[in-house]
Amino acid sequence: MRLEIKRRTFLAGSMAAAAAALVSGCSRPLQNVAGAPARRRVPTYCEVCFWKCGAFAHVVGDEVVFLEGNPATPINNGRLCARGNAGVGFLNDPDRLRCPMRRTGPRGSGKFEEISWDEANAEIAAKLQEIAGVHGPEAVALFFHGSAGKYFTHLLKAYGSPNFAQPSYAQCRGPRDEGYRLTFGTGLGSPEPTDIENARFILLIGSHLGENMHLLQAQEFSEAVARGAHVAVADPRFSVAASKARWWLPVRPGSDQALLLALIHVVLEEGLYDREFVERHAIGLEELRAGVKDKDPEWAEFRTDIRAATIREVAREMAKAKPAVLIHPGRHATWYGNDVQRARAMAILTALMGAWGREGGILVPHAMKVAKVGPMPAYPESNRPPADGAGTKFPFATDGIASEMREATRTGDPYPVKAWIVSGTNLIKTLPNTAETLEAIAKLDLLVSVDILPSEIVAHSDYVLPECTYLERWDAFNNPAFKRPFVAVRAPAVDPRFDTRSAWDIALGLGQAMGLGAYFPFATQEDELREQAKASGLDWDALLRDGAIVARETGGTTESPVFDTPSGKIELFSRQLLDAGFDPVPLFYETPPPPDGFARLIYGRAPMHSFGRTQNNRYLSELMAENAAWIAPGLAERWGVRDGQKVVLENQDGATTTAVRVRVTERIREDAVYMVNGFGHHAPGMRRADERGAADSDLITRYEVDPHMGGTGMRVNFVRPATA
Ligand SMILES: Nc1nc2c(c(=O)[nH]1)N[C@H]1C(S)=C(S)[C@@H](COP(=O)(O)OP(=O)(O)OC[C@H]3O[C@@H](n4cnc5c(=O)[nH]c(N)nc54)[C@H](O)[C@@H]3O)O[C@H]1N2
Ligand SMILES: Nc1nc2c(c(=O)[nH]1)N[C@H]1C(S)=C(S)[C@@H](COP(=O)(O)OP(=O)(O)OC[C@H]3O[C@@H](n4cnc5c(=O)[nH]c(N)nc54)[C@H](O)[C@@H]3O)O[C@H]1N2
Ligand code: SF4
Ligand SMILES: [Mo]
Repeated sequence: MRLEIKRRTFLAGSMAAAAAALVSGCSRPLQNVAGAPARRRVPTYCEVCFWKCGAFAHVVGDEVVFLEGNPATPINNGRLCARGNAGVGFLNDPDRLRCPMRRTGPRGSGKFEEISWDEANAEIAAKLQEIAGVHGPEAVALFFHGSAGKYFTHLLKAYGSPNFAQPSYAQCRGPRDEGYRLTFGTGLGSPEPTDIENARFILLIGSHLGENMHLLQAQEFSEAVARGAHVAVADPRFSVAASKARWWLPVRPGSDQALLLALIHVVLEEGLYDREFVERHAIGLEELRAGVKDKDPEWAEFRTDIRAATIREVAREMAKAKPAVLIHPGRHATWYGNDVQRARAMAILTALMGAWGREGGILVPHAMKVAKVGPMPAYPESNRPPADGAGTKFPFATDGIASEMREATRTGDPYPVKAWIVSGTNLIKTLPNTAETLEAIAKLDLLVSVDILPSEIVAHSDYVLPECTYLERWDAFNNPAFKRPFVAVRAPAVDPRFDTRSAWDIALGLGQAMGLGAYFPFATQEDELREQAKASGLDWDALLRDGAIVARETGGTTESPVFDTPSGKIELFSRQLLDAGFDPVPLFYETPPPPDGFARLIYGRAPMHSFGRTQNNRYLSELMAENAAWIAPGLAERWGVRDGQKVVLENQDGATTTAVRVRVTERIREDAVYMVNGFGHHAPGMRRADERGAADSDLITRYEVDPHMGGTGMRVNFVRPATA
């Protein structure tokens, strides 16, 4: 798929190159051979996952022939991963949504008719008005993932609704961010400010770096390993990262908190912590000490299956490397339902190692500022608090809780939610317990989805608005807080195919139809970006030429960190948790073990796929067409299943999967079964993905809600081969 480019030395002003440059207004002619079609190089950033690596699309005519990593963006250092290289598979996917559609059959039937954008916008606006007339604008909720979220969040705020949520919070990194925020006063966000490259000791709790392919993290991890950094990996499965580690700690699933408390115990008992750092910056050491007093490695061995001597050794070796100790905070943290407290324990161990704002630990990153532009009316005050209980029922949630928004919709409590706009998130597969999602959908008067493919959620929508792929659109600048701050641009490599539009344009069209035109002062996103660049002192031409502008200062280490906690210090002991009725220092609670005959379902990533969004991509499907169920030899024998055999799995509630291939492997504990997430689509319109492999989500009927912030622990389901 990779088309090689031969660089030519003779560039210049052929008509074709000039014409091509005019067409998109943003491209740079790369080469010109007399008679050959001109090749342009258009800056973008990848959206196959949300690491957002900088890239260039090489374009001939209206085809993207090659994607190249941008060497200027420090987040990927000139590389793209397999998925990023395969981005063109989205552009050319024959199953793409092509034009706006209105549902004609029952929800879920996938029966639609084509309509125009004007019709779609007018009808959706009218329906929204009707709903808002009866229930108020708060009855409209937005679910999103990805760059489009900003534009629709803006639309919803302009409409007067406070209800927006991304599953990448309550089904992903929410508990982690709140655990760190409670401890250090700041969440970690994306990209995580981990200084893997300078770490001398790396502890991974789950976090399967290398399979979880966020490019720079994988690059830095392999460099750190090559440099001789010590690595300890706690994972019930022998992950790729575990294969690079000095210690593989095959913890009993759900027992990580016991391991962490025992590590803290050893560090405190043996005086191995960074005294000066802790004295200067932290409060609550004595309460912490009392809390872990009896959590010695022998106590933990019994709960984690990790030998006490190994736990002591890991703690001592870790402390020798301080402060260059990276306790990787992980990203997907919604495991067992008490995940904020696990994140707290990881944050506390980080603090004890003095590894905050220090090389090799967690850095304190900055972002390059991008100015807001355009005259913009103030948003109307919303009359009601968010329906998802963020900040109220779940006092430490600082973002929307998608699963609780679903719950509010399903129950009408605290008030009716009657319309959903869903952009770039496949709620049917992404939220635990699909039946509850379908019940919530049945309560809706309107479901609009914005997507690129006929995914599961699209089939349940009343209106479908087809977005163009990231290679066909402008998008907001990418200027994350990072150790090397930068601003990257995404320009359209080619014009939108079919009758698709960018989310920016979709939000504009809907906004105008809803009478909110004043909130959309720019005619095109390109105009807005140009203005922003100007107002921010960013050289537009340089941005388009180089794809990114990188700040001169690097950042991240500091000897005088600031902590935005109530005490202004690192809170080893948290009064705010105590006041809200939670454990002020982390404790351990047993996770119920699998019932007889069952194993725990655990899941994770594969390097060639992103969640459920890449299975229909031709190139990635060729690399990995389906997933497998990892089963240990002993368990396979007890279950009477063989390597390579296809089995249907069922969970504790009788929910089943499509048939999935068994992979008998020593690389997993006997009490767990592992599957790569994202496969097993039930979406007939996605022809390469439909019914291939099995869906972990089909087995996740049960979930444990984290009372601190509403995250949904999803590793609380148990499986066995179906008996029928
Ligand atoms: N290739 C690729 N990379 C991705 C993504 C992708 O879709 N594809 N998605 C990105 C996103 S959004 C996220 S959130 C991250 C997720 O990536 P991570 O944050 O790394 O996810 P984890 O859940 O920590 O890691 C999964 C690992 O946890 C192990 N595990 C299961 N149960 C337990 C347990 O009880 N204890 C311990 N210690 N380990 C356990 C599993 O065996 C597996 O190896 O990946 C990101 N990177
Ligand atoms: N069972 C189970 N559930 C999980 C997880 C798990 O591992 N297992 N992981 C959790 C985690 S960590 C996360 S972050 C979430 C992620 O889950 P989601 O938030 O659902 O994210 P994606 O899988 O990226 O979203 C997929 C949808 O986006 C559409 N899409 C792709 N590109 C575009 C685009 O350019 N524009 C638009 N408008 N749409 C596009 C796809 O067609 C698809 O419908 O899932 C969470 N839920
Ligand atoms: S890590 Fe891979 S898929 Fe993710 S943004 Fe980078 S190149 Fe794209
Ligand atoms: Mo995630």
